[in-house]
This record gives sequence, C-alpha cells and structure tokens, in this order.
Amino acid sequence: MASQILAAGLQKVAVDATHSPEKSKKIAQLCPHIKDSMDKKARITSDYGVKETETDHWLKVVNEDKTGPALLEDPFAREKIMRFDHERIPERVVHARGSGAFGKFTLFESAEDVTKAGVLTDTSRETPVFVRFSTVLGSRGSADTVRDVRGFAIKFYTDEGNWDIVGNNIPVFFIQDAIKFPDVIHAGKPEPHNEVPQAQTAHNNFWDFQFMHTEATHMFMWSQSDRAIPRSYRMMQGFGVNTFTLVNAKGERSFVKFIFTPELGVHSFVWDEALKLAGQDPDFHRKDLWEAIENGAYPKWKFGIQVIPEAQENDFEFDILDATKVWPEELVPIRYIGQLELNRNPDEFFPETEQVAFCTSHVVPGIGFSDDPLLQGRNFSYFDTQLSRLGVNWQELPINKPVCPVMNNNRDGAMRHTIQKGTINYWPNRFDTLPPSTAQEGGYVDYPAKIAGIKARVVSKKFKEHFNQAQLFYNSLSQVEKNHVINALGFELDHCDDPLVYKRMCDRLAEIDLNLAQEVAELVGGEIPQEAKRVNHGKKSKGLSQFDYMPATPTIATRRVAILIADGYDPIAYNGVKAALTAAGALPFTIAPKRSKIYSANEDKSGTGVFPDHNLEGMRSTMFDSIYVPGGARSVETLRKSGRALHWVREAFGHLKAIGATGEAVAFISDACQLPGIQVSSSGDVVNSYGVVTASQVTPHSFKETVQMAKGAKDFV
Ligand code: HDE
Repeated sequence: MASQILAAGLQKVAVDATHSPEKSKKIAQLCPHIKDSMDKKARITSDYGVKETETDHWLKVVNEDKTGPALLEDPFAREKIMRFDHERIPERVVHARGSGAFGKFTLFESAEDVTKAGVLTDTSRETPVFVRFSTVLGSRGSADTVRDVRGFAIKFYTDEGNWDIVGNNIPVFFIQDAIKFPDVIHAGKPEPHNEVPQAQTAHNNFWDFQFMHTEATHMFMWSQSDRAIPRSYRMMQGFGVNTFTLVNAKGERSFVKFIFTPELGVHSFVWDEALKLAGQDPDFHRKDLWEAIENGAYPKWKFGIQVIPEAQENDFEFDILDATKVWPEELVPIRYIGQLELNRNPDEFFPETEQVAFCTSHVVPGIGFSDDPLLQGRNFSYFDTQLSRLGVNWQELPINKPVCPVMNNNRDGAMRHTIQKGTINYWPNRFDTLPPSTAQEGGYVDYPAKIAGIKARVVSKKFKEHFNQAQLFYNSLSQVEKNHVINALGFELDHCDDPLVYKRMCDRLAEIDLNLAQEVAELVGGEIPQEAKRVNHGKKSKGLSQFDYMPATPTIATRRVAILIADGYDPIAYNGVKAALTAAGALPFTIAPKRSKIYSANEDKSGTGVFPDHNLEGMRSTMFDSIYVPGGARSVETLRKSGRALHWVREAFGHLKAIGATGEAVAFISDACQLPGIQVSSSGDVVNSYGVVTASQVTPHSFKETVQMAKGAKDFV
C-alpha cells in the first residue's frame, strides 16, 4: 500500500515528533519489544536461540536416492510446525473484524468543574491512545463495508492507569439490560443451522428479534440509516453510549456521555457501493485508515461531553440510564473540550490490534460508573472475555500494559511475565510495605452512593417507553436519508423469507411513521398499513442527521480521485488537475487500460510517458470518491471503446460521485451518463451539473475550479 501511495505522487511525511518514543510514553514502553523482521544482520534461530543451518528440509534417514522417513527427533521442524499449529486464538465473540492505530489525546479546556480525572483536566498533557475500529457481527475475515454498527474503542494510557471507552459509531443500543446481549447477538449472527448469512442482519432471526423487542426500535432505525455504512472510520462519530459518571475534587457527582465528532464530517457510502466493495475490496476501511496515517493525513475527532448534574437525574421524560435513548442536544448541550488524533500505524497486527483488550470497567479516579444496567453487565463481560481470548495475564501484554507503575499481589497464572522479588505476596505484612493509596495520593475512591431497595428482576416505568426517540430520529433525517432508510429496510426484509417476520415488521414501522411503513410494506410484500399505529409526535432534534456534521468548508483532503487516461491524453489537463488535487490534499491515482507506460498527445514512444498506478480492470470506480477524465482525442476515443471505462463513469455517476471532465472528455462523459438533463460546458467556463463538473477548454483557472466544485459536488453523501 505504501508504495502505491508514493506512486500516486504523494510525499510520505517525515516521521513526526508527536508519535516518537520521546513524546509518547506508550511508544517508548513498546520499543524494547519491537524487533525488525527486515534486519539484514539478523540470523534465523530457534525459539530457544540456537542458530539454524536449514529451515526447508525436515531431518530424515535417507537412502542413496536421498529419500526416507522423517525423524521426529528434529527439534527445529517440530518447533516450526508446532508453533504454526497454535497461531490462532479465539476471535472476539463480537467485533471480531477490526483495525487499529496509535495516537494522542489532548485537552483544550479543563473539565475540572465536573471531574478530577487528570486526563480531562490537565491541558498540558498528551495522553497516548490506541484505538480499534470494528464491525460487530462478521468474523475476523469478513468484509469492512457491510451494513453494521461500527465499534470505536479507545484505550487512554493515562498517568493514573488505563481508561477505556469501548464505544460505537451509533449513540444507542438494541437492548437495555446486559442479560439480553447473548440473545441479540445470537439473533444477528449467522443462523445456527447453516451458518448463513455472514456479517449481515438481512435474515429472519435478526428481524424476528427486532420485532420481539420493542426496545430495539430506536437502534434498528439507526442501523438502517447511512450511519451503518460509513465511508471511512475517519468519517464517523464515536459514542460511549452508556451513561458514566464524573466526580470532581469537591466530591460532586454528575452523569456523563462521551462523544467524538470527526473533523472531516460524517460521510457514508451509498448502499450499492458498500455491497460491491464488500467483494471488490473487503479491506477497504482498513486500508483507508492505514493510507491516511501513512500520508500524514492524521484523522482527528473533537472530544465532547454531555453532563447532567446528579440532582437533575430525574428531570427528563426518558431515563438517563437507558442506553436506548440519546440525550437530545437541545436538552443537554455537547461541550467539546479535547481532541483525539491518530498518527501511527501499528508495527504488527496480531500483537497490537488483535491482542488489544478493552474493558468498560477500566476507569481512572474522577470517572465512574452509573446504574445503567447495560453498563453494569458490560463491566463483567469484557474482563471475562479477555480471559478466554488471551489468558489471565492479558494485562501484561505490551499493548495492554499501563504506562504508570503496576504493583499488587496478584500472582502467577499462565504466561506470567513480571518477576516480583522478595518474600511476601500479601498485604499487610511484617515488613510494613506501603498500604494502598489515599484519595489525596491518587487512589480510586468509590462514590458513596446511597442505595436502598429490594432485590427484583424488574424495569422502571421510563424504560418501558420505546418509540419516542425512534420517531425523533426519523423525523430529524433529511429526505435523502429517509429514502435510504426505506431502501435499507426494503433490502433487509426482502432477505427474510418468513412472511411472519417481514409482515410483522411492516406493522411495527407503522408505530414510527406511516409513510415509512407504507413504502417499506410495498417494497417487501407486507400488508400496507392504512393508518399509523401510533401518532408521530413530529419533533426533531439536531445532531441526528449526518448533514449536521458537514465541515463548514467542504474538503477534498484525503479523498481518492481516479484520473482515467489512455495514449494520447492531454498532458496539460492531466498534470494541471493532478497538481491541483495534490495541492488540495486529495489522493490522485492514474488509471489506464494497461499498467504500462502511457504516452501523452505531445510525445511518441521515446517520451518519458506516465506509469499508471492501476489498470481499468484492476480497480473499480467504487474504490474512489471521484473521477476525472482529461481530454485528448485519441485517449478519449480509446476510453469510449472500452466497456470497462464506460462502466467506471456510469457507476460513479450512479453512486452520486463528483465527476470531472475537460476537453474532448466532456462529450464522452455526457454520452456515458446518458442524461439529457445534464448541462455540460461548451466553453472555458466550468459547469457543475448534478456533480458532473466540465470545462471544454482547459485553463489554469479551470483546474482549480474543477477541484473546488468537486469539493462541493454532492459532498460524496
Ligand atoms: Fe461490547 N463486547 N458488549 N458493546 N463491544 C465486546 O469484548 C458486551 C456493547 C463494543 O475493539 C466483547 O473484548 C456486552 C455496547 C466494542 O476489542 C464482549 C454488551 C457497545 C467492542 C462484549 C455489549 C459495545 C466490544 C467481545 C451488552 C457500545 C470491541 C470482545 C451489555 C458502547 C472492542 C471483547 C475491541 C466487544 C460484551 C454491548 C462496544 C463479549 C455483554 C452497548 C467497540 O465482552
């Protein structure tokens, strides 16, 4: 990937001091563990350190023909095979597929009025982080672009210990009580009899569960929206989802929700694109994150908190401990106080991204839990699952180790690394080793909450209201987003072949919005409801539609732009637009019918030519955000005759992507898109019509303007 990026004419950034060992305590801590597999001086040894002379042939007893039985005695062969046999550990039971990166968290405003946590009050700190993004339902080898919730888990290596926010890109969840988690996940995972379908919710069991649990209604509306098909991990929000608490130095407690909002805005694929990419490039999101970091285009998020003082806990019509509800911004504004930046790719996937282990129970002084019943169960589950995935000493693994001192009398267990000398392994003891810390010394103090009650398996009244916010969400979407929800439900329920499942779901939709229910019922063959089963309250809230997160100045930075050329292309247009794209921070890729030198209209085969990054067959339009075709009569003629080139243009248009053309390519694009309504330029003026940006004559001005217009054109939603 890195060489591809460089081939695209980009300068890889010089290693920036922000993620060097001198700056990041975590990287400094990892350094002694990092070995270089490319070290030209290193010789192959066995695991026990003996240099090997042969790694390709098992020790045998041979006859004159050099054949004969292998000897079990060969320790090198046995070690190699045995190590290979044990390479796999259990994949995560959910969120198995993911990718991660290192970075830093900084604060620009102290939250000391509500918390004493150093990470949220000390504005001079740079807290190292490791973030892992994931899908939920698919196996480790499944595709990135499926319709699913995305995990957004952050490990803050703070000076006071590790703090993990194990969040998602959707602010609510399917269930209210953790005891239901195995059910919702069983229902969403492949069905048990035939293990079909992989990484999809489009099947009977998932939708049966949704119907049987009205509490899931709000969440499934989000999962059917464009939020569940993000364009990039870098372009989605992150939410802690559960309600946590903050405690300040005075001992006052508040309830809090954590939110990350991406600098680049929130963007999504269109469904057809996501579906195709799942086959064409299953690693699309993984590569996208890697590529951005390698190019120095570090992804950034604003970090915000929504805070409710303890005394106001019961002031809302919903229960603030209910994870199926958002806290509408009109009622509880988001206070943005910090920034998360990712700036370093891992050195090796398995020991870092696969072995990183998050726990919601990892909080530091100043941050605590609430009685949110989902959170309470999660606090048990994460620790427990790491035991089966990684073993009891998982917190000693380099990626999981805190950067502050760790000292206690927990001992032994499989794969213990730490060696603690001395004669005692308990406290207190006759040697008067130090007692646990006081609050003043930085010890974690549990908030002395008053609790009185009886044991019961019940739920409070407010937890039983399940539809208000599903309506609020739907009402707050733009018409385009609503259409996408209708089509998504049309797809999902079409994959359910049990009429009970899809018919009942159509009835359920009539409890959210009549028009939604009618449109979907027609698409999937349900009874078309004639009246709403519940009146839509008509309320809206900000921050629910993705359009609320468009950056103030649209940017083409980090977007992938394919430039389609063939022999005879117009070099002025090609070089001009490529330079303008690079200057705007976009990633231009040259695509031609063959990955061999392509010569411009101004040169013959003795010229320098251009070596394309890819051929038209090797890539698809889905892998790019935008395409540009420069003029040049011969080049355009070749592209016109290529079915694949035509498909590129039509598919990109169908996926609402910005398309640019200059010179002879203008007519080609307008013919390819076959839309008489499209206006195209017949002069040097740049015309933007339906996201197709054209200028029939090429001027330096038109390059800049093409890029400028492409930035705004449909903004890739
Ligand atoms: Fe998780 N979840 N979860 N989850 N979850 C896991 O822990 C669980 C929930 C989330 O990149 C598991 O280490 C329960 C909500 C992320 O390594 C497991 C409940 C949210 C990740 C687990 C929930 C999440 C996980 C599997 C209901 C959003 C991936 C592997 C009470 C706030 C972390 C692991 C990574 C992973 C349990 C619900 C987010 C089994 C019991 C709500 C991002 O422990």
